Amino acid sequence: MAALAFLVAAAALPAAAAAATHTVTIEGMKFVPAELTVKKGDRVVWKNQDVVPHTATAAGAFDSRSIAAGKSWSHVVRKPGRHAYVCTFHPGMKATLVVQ
Ligand SMILES: [Cu+2]
Repeated sequence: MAALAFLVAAAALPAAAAAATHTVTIEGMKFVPAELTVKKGDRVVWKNQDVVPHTATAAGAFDSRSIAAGKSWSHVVRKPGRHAYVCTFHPGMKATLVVQ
């Protein structure tokens, strides 16, 4: 029993330290969720499920460039702050990534 407890504890340690992965879905000309809060070092994946290309672009923070229909873009966030971002092809598409 003690050995099992040790194994469980040991397995939990790397998981607790590891960065998380979050997904933003792009569909219907929207970023979903419109606001996402993550921790510095986490990975964010934008998945474009529309039939047209989009970008996820935050001036001075990150820029996916064109994400083709059906493709995704993965980015490890390094810069803390509240980053408003848009799709440069469709400036009405707005969202916010909060990096803590
Ligand atoms: Cu777009």
